[in-house]
Amino acid sequence: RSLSTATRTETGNELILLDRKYSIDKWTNITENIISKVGRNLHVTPHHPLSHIRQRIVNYFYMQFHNRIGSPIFSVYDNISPIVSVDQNFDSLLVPKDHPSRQRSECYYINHDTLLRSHCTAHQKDFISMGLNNFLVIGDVYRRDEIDNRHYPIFHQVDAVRLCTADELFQNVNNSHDLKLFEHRGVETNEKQACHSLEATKMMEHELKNALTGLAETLFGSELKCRWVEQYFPFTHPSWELEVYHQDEWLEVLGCGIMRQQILQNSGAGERIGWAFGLGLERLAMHLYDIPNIRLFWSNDSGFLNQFKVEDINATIKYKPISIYPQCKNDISFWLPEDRSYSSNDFYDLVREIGGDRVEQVIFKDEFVHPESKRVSHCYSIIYRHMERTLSKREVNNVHKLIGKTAQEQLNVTVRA
Ligand code: FA5
Ligand code: MG
Repeated sequence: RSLSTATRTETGNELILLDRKYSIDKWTNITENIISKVGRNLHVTPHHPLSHIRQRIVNYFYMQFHNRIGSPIFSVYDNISPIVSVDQNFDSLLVPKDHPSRQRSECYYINHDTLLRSHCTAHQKDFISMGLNNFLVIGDVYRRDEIDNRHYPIFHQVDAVRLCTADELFQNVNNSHDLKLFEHRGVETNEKQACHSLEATKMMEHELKNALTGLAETLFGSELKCRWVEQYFPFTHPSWELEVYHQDEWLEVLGCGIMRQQILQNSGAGERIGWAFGLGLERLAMHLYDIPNIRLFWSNDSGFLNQFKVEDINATIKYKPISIYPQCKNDISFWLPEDRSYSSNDFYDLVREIGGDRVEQVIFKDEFVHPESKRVSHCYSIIYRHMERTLSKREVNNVHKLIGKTAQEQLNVTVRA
């Protein structure tokens, strides 16, 4: 697996990404910073903490789900290209056309029809259509988002699907002949989809939740505090999130649910019922290894990486900060353009482009509306701190000035003195 980078071709209307050419258009919003990281594949980099957790999760599923002769039934896909169609990422999963998650301000589009997947669920329909019933898809996902210790525009997910026939689902139930997967003329309730029987839904819910709390206990030990919270996803119903208690707060680690039957029907598996989940590897790794900042996963510093060079991936590792470099905080405020074209995520991407990993956090401080002109102004604090060296005041000032200048040019804002 080699790291491939992308370059724009001479005409400027094309982009080469992972050895393939894509046309670019008015929808294109992928940035150089993102392009340079596509293909890094941290989740399969030997000794990387994300790779350790990936392997532990895979091992858990191999152990937990096997056939009569003890062979694992889940197949694992961890090198599928993150470049997907709008159809794969959204339409195939019944995401409504006007759903906010599709917006240009939320995703990295390569062009109008192609984007970097925003979740690994994008591959669900393809694998079911190929005839698979139990599989894991693991990879990098991309979202435009805020900047702080827990958010980075690239993170990694494990997605799973399990499909069952009535015989498989009810095999351990005595006198199960009157139990059915489907119900005709049913209605949708909080507990189930219209077409599903309540007993099939509850059996699936039980297996799903058991598998996931079992996974959490395998990783963190049985003292872990977890709770289930009801959630909504367009592609599952009912749906839940699992939260774990970490450093005095509840942290969401995964989303899951009973798959919408429509998706199974559209994929040629309409006679089965399915569950699915998607979890974030960084969330688990930060919690498991005491990693305080999500940027550290991208560090090439041996002081970070060497701490994870262990023979046994199940070894207990607690990250010790190599050294703490000082922070430097600078504020910026500007008037927004009057045509309402501004979105904060545009500014965050611009800060990432120019500041790179020198920026630890951008805090939205306040919005001010001028009482007469009604012009709107935003103020942000940018916190600069490199993870591997001390930044000089001069370097920070230069970067900060360049951010202001570029924001004026590209976002049509007017920096206030
Ligand atoms: C999804 O992405 C759904 N595709 C999950 C799913 C799959 C639900 C299949 C049902 C069936 P969500 O956006 O909540 O859902 O993200 C899932 C997990 O990814 C989160 O629980 C979290 O662990 C992780 N995650 C989400 N956003 C971020 C982020 N910005 N940084 C790090 N991890 C994140
Ligand atoms: Mg969520």
